Amino acid sequence: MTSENRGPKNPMSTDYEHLAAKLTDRGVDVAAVRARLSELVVEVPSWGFGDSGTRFATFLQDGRPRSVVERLEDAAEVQRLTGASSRVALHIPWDAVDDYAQLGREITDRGLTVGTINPNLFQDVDYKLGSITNPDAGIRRKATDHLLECGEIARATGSDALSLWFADGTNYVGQDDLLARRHRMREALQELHAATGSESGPALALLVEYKLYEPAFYATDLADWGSAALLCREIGERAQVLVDLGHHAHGVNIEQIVAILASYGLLGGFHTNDRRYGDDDLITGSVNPFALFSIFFELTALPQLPRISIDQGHNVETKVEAILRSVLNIQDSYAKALLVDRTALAQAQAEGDVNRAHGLLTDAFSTDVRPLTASVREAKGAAADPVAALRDGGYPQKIIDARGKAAGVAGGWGR
Ligand code: PSV
Ligand code: MN
Repeated sequence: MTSENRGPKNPMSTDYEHLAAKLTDRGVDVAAVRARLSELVVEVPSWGFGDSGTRFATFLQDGRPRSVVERLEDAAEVQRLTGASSRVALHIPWDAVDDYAQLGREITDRGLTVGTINPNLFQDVDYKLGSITNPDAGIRRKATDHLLECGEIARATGSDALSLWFADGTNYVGQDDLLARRHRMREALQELHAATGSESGPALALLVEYKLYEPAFYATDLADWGSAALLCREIGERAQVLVDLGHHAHGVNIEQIVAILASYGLLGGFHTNDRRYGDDDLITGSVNPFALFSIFFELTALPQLPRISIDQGHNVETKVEAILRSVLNIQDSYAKALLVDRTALAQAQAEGDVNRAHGLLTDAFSTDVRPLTASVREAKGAAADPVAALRDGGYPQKIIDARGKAAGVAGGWGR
């Protein structure tokens, strides 16, 4: 069935009119909400389109991209359908090329912009005992040089930020000196900060990502937001913390972390995904949409959104559609958060009216905002129903025809 024969051409538009009228009655400034929604830019990961897998196997998908240019094609399709995902993050060396200025042009030619550059310090055997924290000075030098190289790649492609995650850590008590490792990390990142300032080219933001565990099991060198925040203060003013939604212990209140980091000017951005157990990297908003909404509720209190990037790996679901759904879930969560009546909320909080305060949030969360986000997409020339448009438009088949079925070719995770 195609979207054309599912009834009226755009059933969303009547739904939108009803919703807009209801919201206006509730005192929502619908035009202001639309304006903020249409400014939303979600950064998509080039690696989210490529091969990924579990610790046990990589599941190759038909039509998956074989090169960075094909990953950009997939990203451009998501942007065409959502109008809200024009930025693409690159991972080096997964996206390594000979000519980075040319890669920058490949990106802008497709109506996209370059997002963060993500160095990869976790797949080289030299890094078994750490990269920039390694006890071996030669290996630390090699790792730091890769960071510096990524700074040059950022400038050549037109990116304004490096997104840094270190798999560094130890598995056993006594394996290495914890504080020495911390000092080694600080030294390398201060060198990177010095090399990426405005004295030598466009200044780059340094986003520092923490993760509780994995691959290390005893002590991860950058395990939590507080540790990352302290380090950022030591690295320099362009360093801020990146919060990956899959990188916390169970039950941790991520929205509180967000509020605190933002209040110190240290909230650099997000890696969004969802999880049930560990760093599951599932579709954003697929497991706990209320948690995603709660984070956006904190973010909508800020003068502007920090960088919102998806960081996911898709093993069993098709990749373009998974990224698409993630962008839509982010749009919907953001829209719901924008509906919260903050004046009424402040009053309920001041009066200690717990149920009313909480109810104002659950009311916003329970609102079906899909006609609103669909209308905002349409106004930008994107699709009201991007998933149906993707399937009806034939892109999934087109990439299978062009790229072939699941043969083992490069595409991510070192393949
Ligand atoms: C590590 O788990 C991580 O979240 C980092 O951001 C990496 O760059 C990314 O995943 C790799 O997929
Ligand atoms: Mn991440």
